[in-house]
Amino acid sequence: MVLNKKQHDTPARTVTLPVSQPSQRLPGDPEFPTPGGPMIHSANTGQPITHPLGSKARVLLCSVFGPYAQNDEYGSRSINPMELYHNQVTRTHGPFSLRMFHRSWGLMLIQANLSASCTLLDFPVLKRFIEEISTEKYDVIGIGAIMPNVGKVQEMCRLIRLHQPNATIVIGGHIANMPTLPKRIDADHIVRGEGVRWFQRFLGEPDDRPFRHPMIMSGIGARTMGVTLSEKPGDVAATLIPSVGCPIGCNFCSTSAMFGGKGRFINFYETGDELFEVMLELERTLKINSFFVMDENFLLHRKRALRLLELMEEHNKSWALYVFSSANVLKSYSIEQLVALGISWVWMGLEGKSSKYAKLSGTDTLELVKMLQSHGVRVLGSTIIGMEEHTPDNIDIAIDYAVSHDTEFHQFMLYTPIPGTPLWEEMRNSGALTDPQSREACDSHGQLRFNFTHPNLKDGVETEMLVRAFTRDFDVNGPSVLRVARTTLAGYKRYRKHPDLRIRKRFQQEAADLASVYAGGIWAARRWFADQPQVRDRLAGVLNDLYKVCGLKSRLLAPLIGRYLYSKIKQEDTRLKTGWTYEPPTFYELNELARKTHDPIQSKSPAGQWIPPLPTLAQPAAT
Ligand code: B12
Ligand code: SF4
Repeated sequence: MVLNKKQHDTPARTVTLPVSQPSQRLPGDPEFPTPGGPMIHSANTGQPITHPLGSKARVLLCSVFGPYAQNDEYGSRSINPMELYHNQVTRTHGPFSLRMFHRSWGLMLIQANLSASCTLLDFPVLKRFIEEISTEKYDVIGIGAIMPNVGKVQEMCRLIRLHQPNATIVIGGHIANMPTLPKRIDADHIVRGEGVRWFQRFLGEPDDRPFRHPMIMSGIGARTMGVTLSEKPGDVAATLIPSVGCPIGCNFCSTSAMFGGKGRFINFYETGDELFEVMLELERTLKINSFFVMDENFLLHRKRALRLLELMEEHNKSWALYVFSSANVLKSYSIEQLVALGISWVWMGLEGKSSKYAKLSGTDTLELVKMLQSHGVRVLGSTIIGMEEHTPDNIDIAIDYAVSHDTEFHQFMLYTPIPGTPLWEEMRNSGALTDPQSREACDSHGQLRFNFTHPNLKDGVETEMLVRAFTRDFDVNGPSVLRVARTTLAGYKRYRKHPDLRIRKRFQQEAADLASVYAGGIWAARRWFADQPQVRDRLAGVLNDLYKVCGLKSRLLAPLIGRYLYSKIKQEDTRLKTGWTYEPPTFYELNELARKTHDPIQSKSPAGQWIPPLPTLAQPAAT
């Protein structure tokens, strides 16, 4: 999910971006406005342009069209599915890969904060997008995208001009930082930076109202081992978006650069009290008790986090928080504080020992990960392959070092300069970029090849090295979805008798499936990996621990559920071998005014349904 996201290693400090600060223009950008082309806006600085219809305009917000996980002429790539885990974390885990989708949160946030009539079409197939724009009339059509999807944005703009010649086309999201974008697409506005306030101003709406948080379930359609996971209340987390950007401003970090770069970020919620209110609303509406906190470095905002902790204690909330954090920021809290705050899952950059970004001096990530796991904190480690210091001779050492962390999940990504970042600028100036015009943006997603000339790694060797890293991690540590059981069990053992009921309750909630689903899953996997002694014995060790703690129930359920899961794993394996891919459903959501003014079309294309793979691929047998 987070390309090149690996360090958060500067001591905590908080600086809020004042609306009036100038944001950096990219040297070589087209003039503002581009003669004959779209206007480019630096949204973080504020701008005066308003649509003539103001808040009476009818708005459509749309993500890029699918299918995503199949090669096509618009830049979809089978290697680049619309999935977080299967794309860059459990890519080589076969039937054990965690499959799941996440909505387009940026677009949801914009829709939730507009008073104008606003429809959101998320993950349409091309036919569904055409159906919408050729049936309904819109004054403004906003598309949110990232760079690899530029071919789709180009096609969507062409189609809008064809079917809705009077609509104003606005493009936002990370794609906006692509210097060649204005020349490649026929749009009216390209918006760099925070989109909510920009859109409010564009529609003449007040831009000083508190942010309304959309009600977001974090994952959709989760599935692993051939089974769709439960989505009943309490089983899925809500997504919480406290801030965007990061003040640390590492030179490769596109999410920091997007929202102002070093020293800047944008808070949607300044205080722990505001955040707590939002969390209460999410809890009430979605019936959840865990939160995927979509904030680059949530714990860096120390005052807000500690106030949230006070409120959780005061109101007796046994919430679990899944956060992104750096090792150093994590270390600035005591483990008691982290546990009390419900930190139960951490996404963390793991430094290579000799990395030039090794500013984690004094932090032993191996020790830190072990310590966190012993308190039940599940860790997703992130390692970059192809750092400047990597060579064919030392890459295995780097991979082994990463794998030795034995984190629950491990993301591997290729080092990739992204337009808008200082690193990209630096490489452009030095002539190191192999594709400065981003012509091959659809293959520049961090899972295939470099977009720069590496000093030591030549001739495309990085493609295999990346797969080697994933494979090594899987072969040594086994399936991620089951590694989770070991750490959950460790937390449960440690805290099940904790004197504070609030804390005890969280660990009990997290351990609820250990004796059944996890016991069965491990039982099945142990059989699946019968001829891989290292993984098999590891799984057997966890299963025995689990039997000791969970007793007879787990001993009875493990073979029962295990046999069922084993057959599902086999089926999933066959499915994958016949080319099955996973596509997200289409979402079609109208806000209050849109529901009044608008007759939603009865789509003939798949909407809100699973979209099957293209017929050219072999269909798996129905199960
Ligand atoms: C969730 C997520 C995903 C989800 C996608 C869900 C979806 N529906 O698109 C998943 C996991 C599937 C995913 C996949 C990928 N992702 Co991703 N992902 C993210 C992540 C973590 C969060 C995005 C988010 O919701 N942020 C919070 C919201 C509030 O911020 P926002 O999206 O930026 O939206 C704000 C503005 O951008 C703007 N805005 C957004 N849309 C629009 C539209 C208009 C019209 C306007 C005016 C403004 C506007 O306003 C919003 C509110 O301020 C970001 C990293 C990050 N921290 O942002 C990476 C990120 C967006 N992903 C990235 C990449 C590269 C990928 C992948 C290629 C995989 C990879 N190798 O990492 C794949 C591509 C999949 C595909 N086939 O398209 C890069 C994009 C880099 C770039 N310059 O284009 C990012 C920035 C991570 C990174 N640092 O490298 N990703
Ligand atoms: S700028 Fe912040 S979010 Fe980006 S990599 Fe550095 S510490 Fe992490």
